[in-house]
Amino acid sequence: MAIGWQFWLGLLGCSFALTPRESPSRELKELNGLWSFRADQSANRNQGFEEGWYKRPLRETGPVIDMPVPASYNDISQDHKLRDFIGWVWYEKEVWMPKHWTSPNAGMRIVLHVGSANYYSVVWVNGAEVAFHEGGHLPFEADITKVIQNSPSHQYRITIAVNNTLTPYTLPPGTIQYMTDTKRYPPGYFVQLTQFDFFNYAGIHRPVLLYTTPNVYIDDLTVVTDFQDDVGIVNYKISVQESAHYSLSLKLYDQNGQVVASITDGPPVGQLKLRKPALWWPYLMHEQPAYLYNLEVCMKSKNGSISYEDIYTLPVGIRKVQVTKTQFLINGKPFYFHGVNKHEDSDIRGKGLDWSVIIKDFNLLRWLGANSFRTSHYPYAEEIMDLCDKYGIVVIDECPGVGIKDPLSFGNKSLAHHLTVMEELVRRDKNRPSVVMWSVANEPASGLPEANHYFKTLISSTKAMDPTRPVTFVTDTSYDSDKAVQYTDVICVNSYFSWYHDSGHLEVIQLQLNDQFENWYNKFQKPIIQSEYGADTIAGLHSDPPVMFSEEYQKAVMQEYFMVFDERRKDYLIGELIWNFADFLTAQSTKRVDGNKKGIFTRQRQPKSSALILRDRYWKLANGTK
Ligand code: BDP
Repeated sequence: MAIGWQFWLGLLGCSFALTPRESPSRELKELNGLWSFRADQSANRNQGFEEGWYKRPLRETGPVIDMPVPASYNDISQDHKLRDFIGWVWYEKEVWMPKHWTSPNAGMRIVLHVGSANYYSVVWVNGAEVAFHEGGHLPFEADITKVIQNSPSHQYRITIAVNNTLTPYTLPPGTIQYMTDTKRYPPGYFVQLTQFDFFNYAGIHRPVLLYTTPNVYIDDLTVVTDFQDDVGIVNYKISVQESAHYSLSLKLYDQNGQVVASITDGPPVGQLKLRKPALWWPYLMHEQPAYLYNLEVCMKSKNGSISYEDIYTLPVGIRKVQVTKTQFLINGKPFYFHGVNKHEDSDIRGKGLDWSVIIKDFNLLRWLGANSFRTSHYPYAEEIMDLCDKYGIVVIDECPGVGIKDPLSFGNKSLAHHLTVMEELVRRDKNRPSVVMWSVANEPASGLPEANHYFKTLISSTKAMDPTRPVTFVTDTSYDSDKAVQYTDVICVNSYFSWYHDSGHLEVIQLQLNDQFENWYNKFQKPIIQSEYGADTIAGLHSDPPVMFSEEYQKAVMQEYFMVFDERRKDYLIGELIWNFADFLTAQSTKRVDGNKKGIFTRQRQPKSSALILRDRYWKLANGTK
């Protein structure tokens, strides 16, 4: 029995380039809040498409409930069927449009932007299909101008159907397993199997926006920065759509609002130079970290008697990144990653964007003295990335390539999709100074022979898309069987000594960790990051001597790791990222009690005692006193 998603495979998705921002030429309207919601509980999950629920108000198709956007729908209701639902769910909002947007002569485009919805999405406006997108964690857009301006009215119905079904070819991969033994399972029983360790939250996870641009508009803008002696360089490339006849002016503003470089009537590809630039430095690496200039691009175009003007302003940090055999350099200085791995995860809202949680997390990161995080195991919201740029938190930007274990997931179909996802990610985050490295995957089965071609292609294509940043993936395969690390710039390795192996035996950590580092370095001569290590810990559970799951055991594991980190830091170790920043929800299993408890903070963001020893260490590292 199919569950209704296959029909949509193969349709083209539509992605986007520039983060939506207001400007004198662009208006923006958020569609967050309460949407009508209905899960398609039919056996094949296809009733919504068969009956065309998008053709009329959702409430007329059957019972609807209120659902907040953005939020995962799983933990909102009291219905256990909805918590673990797999298949299509339907969202709908009736939206008022400003009158001046809807006139056919408005001279403007109207774009619908969805920050992310997990996993497949189909979007209709007044019953007309405007977008299909595959993949959670990344934005997609639809130009809805024609639908709106061809039928001017005040109110429009936006319907979004979202399906969280995973296949061996999605990112992350998953499989649906049907249980047909009628003595053991009710009719139609199926489960979704995944190989990743976080709850497969679903729904509309990030804001839904409408924004306008003029008919002739700035469609993309790329900046690559550099500096030589005391001259800062901002190389730029601008793409304009809907006319070949336009003029461009650029102004670079400093934080006092002063123009420090400008070009009038310049080419679409060019360079701005400024003397004595304030460089973008990571948090704790400089007394004035995260300096951002504002690059204002103004495009003017004339078509007969009609003139168009579009203005887009991009925050720009001037910095450069280099990797040597033993070091990671930011602005020519060695950078040591003392940071965390995170998840987008919190009570009730699941993976839904929440400003209070976001700001609390940044406050905790800075309290901790963390200078970096990895976006384990998928791209985080643009809103979070903006704050990394603003606060100087360095990011290893990871795509949703997690749980790639099955040889089926190493074929051309998976590879083609993986390349598309990397392209969407690079296009979204390429201008961000905080992003210093791409991670194309987490713990794939990189010992399989298929991994060689797969990662060679994936990593070289990512480098071709962005020649300015190093590329990595995160391995848990042994150094002597891994087929993919040879293609990376930096080795990122995960290990859980005295946890998943030799459980309870703290005395093996130093020996095994040191061996791990020496083996990898001697084979590849590349700098290494310990990209995960840790231990599950129940907040408030104490034991001396330390036993597993107690706060003391988590601290003891960390302290054993620190001993080795401090030795290897003298040569090629360039970072340590604790697993995990906070406890997070996973699928139910005998290995997990209410989720993964390896956080140094609880899911409610309260510190376990490990947070205090990590804080002590990170501040000493930052101050060079360790
Ligand atoms: C690593 C995974 C991570 C898990 C962690 C764990 O990369 O997603 O949550 O192990 O088991 O292998 O806690």
